This record gives sequence, C-alpha cells and structure tokens, in this order.
Amino acid sequence: MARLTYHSAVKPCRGQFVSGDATLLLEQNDGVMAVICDGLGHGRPAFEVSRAVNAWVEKQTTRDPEALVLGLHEVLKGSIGAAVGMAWINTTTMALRYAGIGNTVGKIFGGRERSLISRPGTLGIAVASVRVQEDVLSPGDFLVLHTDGISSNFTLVDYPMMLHDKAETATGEIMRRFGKDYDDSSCIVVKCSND
Ligand SMILES: [Mn+2]
Repeated sequence: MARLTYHSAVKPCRGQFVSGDATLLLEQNDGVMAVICDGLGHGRPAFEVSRAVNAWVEKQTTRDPEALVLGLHEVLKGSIGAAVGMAWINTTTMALRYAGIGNTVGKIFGGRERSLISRPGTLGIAVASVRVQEDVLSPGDFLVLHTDGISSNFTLVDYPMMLHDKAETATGEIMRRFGKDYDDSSCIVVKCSND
C-alpha cells in the first residue's frame, strides 16, 4: 500500500534571525496538509504574518484548500500580506487538492512531471480568483512545494538522485543546491512510496 513520508525546512535570508517563510505539515484523520508561506518582505514583520497563517490554518476544521485560501485572505487583511501554496493529500486514495496565491511553487516529480498552478495575487491584499487543482500521487512521486527563495527552474537534471532519496534528504538537498542567500527560503517534500 502506498504511503507518504514528508519533511520541511526553513532558512532565513542572510543577515536575518527569523524567517518570513514558514511551512506547515499536519497529519489529520484521512490526510496530510502541506502549507508553504512567504510573508512579504523579510525579518520580524514577515515572520509574524507567516506565523499567523500557520496558527489560523492549524485551528480550522476544513481541509479544503479553496476555503482555507479564501479564509486566509480575510484573516490577513490589514497585514503586509503573504504568498501561500497548500496541498491536501488523502492518505488512502493519494488524491491531492492544491490551491495557491502568489509566488510560491508547487511541482510533482516522478514518472510524469507536472506543475501545480498558483493564481496571481497576495493574500490579505488582492486575490482575483482561487482555483483548486486536482491530481493523484503514485508511488515514486515527490510533491515539492517551495517559496521564491529557491530557484524555481531546477529539474531532475540538476538533482538526478532525488527520486532515490528520502523526503528528508531531498528537502536538505533542494535547500542547499537551489536556495538563494538573499531571500528567506523554505521547502516541503512529500514522498509517495510503496514501502
Ligand atoms: Mn521570498
């Protein structure tokens, strides 16, 4: 039976002690929620916004990405705003639902590489529309969510061993190989495997 393993990492921009990026991985009931967040700017104000995103998502009962994104947009009004990408994966069916607003990246590497599409905007400031993208993870697939502090155009050619690595190793390698020094960076890797 297929199962999920996952890992995340966050690193502050050079010269900062706190990160404006945050990640959240929640295993609940029949699924796993993965949220990646980039509070606008750097330092303490960005840190506070992304912390508020995590705190709010954690206490919600719905795991519907569209409802959560729209709810966050209301919660963040008056703040500096944030880019957020979130995926809910059903651990029985491996069905995935993704919604994102702003400049975060979602990709699935594996037998077939595909991108998860975020809509333009900034949560708390302006959101034109939300679209939920659906997919299904198969054993061997790696769901990768990251912020713009990681180069968005890396491929398996740049990291050929990824599909053989554990989620934890892949997270560290992506941060190390493709992270930018002068931006907060964060990454989530969710691996679907058969073992
Ligand atoms: Mn950023």
